[in-house]
Amino acid sequence: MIPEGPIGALRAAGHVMLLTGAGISAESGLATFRAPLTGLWENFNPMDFATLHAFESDPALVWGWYEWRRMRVMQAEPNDGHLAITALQRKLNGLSLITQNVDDLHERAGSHFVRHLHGTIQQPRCMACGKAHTLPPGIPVEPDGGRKVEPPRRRDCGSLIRPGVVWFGESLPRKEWEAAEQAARQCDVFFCIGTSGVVEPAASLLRLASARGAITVQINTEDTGLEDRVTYNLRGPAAVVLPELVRHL
Ligand code: BJW
Repeated sequence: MIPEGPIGALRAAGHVMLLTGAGISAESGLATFRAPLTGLWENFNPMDFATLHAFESDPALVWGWYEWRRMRVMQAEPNDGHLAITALQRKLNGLSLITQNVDDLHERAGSHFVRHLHGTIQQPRCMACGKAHTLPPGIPVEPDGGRKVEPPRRRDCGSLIRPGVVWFGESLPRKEWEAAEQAARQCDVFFCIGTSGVVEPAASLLRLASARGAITVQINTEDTGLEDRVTYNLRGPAAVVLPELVRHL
C-alpha cells in the first residue's frame, strides 16, 4: 500500500530525479554488491577486482571477472521495476534517470537519457587513450567469476583494453556527474531506489536534493540508515513498489 504523500508529490512535481542502484536489477537475477552471502563484495574483495591497481597487477583476473559479469548482464532481462520507471518517464514531463549500475537494463526497458555514474560494462576502453573498444558480438562464455581471461589489446598501439566502469579512487565521468548534480539541485522529488547509499559521491546527491528542499523517497527491501533522512520510506522490492506507484498516478 503506497501512502498518499509520494503519489501527491509526484503528481505536483515539475522535475523528478531517480537515483537507482544494484537493488533495481536484483529481481533480474543480477547480484547486488553488499547483500549478506550473495553480494559480489561478500565473495570478491573489491580491492582485488575494482581498482586500477588490481587491473594493473593482474589484468586477466580482473578482465575475466568483468567478462563473467557481462555475460550475466546479457542474459538478464529488465524487470517490472525497470519497466515502471519507463512508464513513469512517459507520464511525467521532467524526469532525470541517474543510475549507479553498469548494466543496460534501464535502456533495454525503454528508458531514455540514462546517466551512468559508474560507467557501463558493455563499453570497455583503451587504457592509454580512453578510446572506446568494440567487443565481439555475442555473449561471452565464462563458467564462473574466477577464471582468468587475457584482455584484448588495441591493434594500433598495443595498449590494454580495460573495463568501462568506474573503480574505487577514480573520478566519475564529468558530464554524467554534472548532469546528476544539476538534476539533484533542481528536482522537486528525489527517489533513491535499491541503493545502500554508501558509495560517494553518488550518495551525496540525496543530501544535495534534500538541502535544496526536495521531497525525498527511498524504495528498498532493507533498512539502509537513510530512513530518518528521507521524507518517505517505501519498504519492498522495487519491482513491486514502482509498478504500484505508477498505477496510482
Ligand atoms: C533492493 C532490492 C530490491 C536489494 N528492491 N531494493 C567520501 C567518504 C568516504 C569515502 C569516499 C568519499 N569520497 C570518495 C570515497 C571513496 C569511494 C567510496 O565511496 N568509498 C565508500 C564505499 C567508503 N568512492 C570512490 O572511490 C568514487 N570515486 C571518487 O570519489 O572519485 C574522487 C576521488 C578520487 C581519488 C581519491 C578519492 C576520491 C568511485 C566509486 C566507484 C564505485 N564503483 C562500484 C563498482 C563499479 C564497477 C562494477 O560494477 O564492478 O560501483 S562499487 C559498487 O558500489 C558499484 C555500485 O554502483 C556502487 C553502489 O552500490 P549499490 O548500487 O548501492 O549496491 P549495494 O549492494 O550497496 O546496495 C543494494 C541495495 O539494494 C541494498 O540497500 C539492498 O537492500 C537493496 N535491494 N534488492 C529494492 N529487489
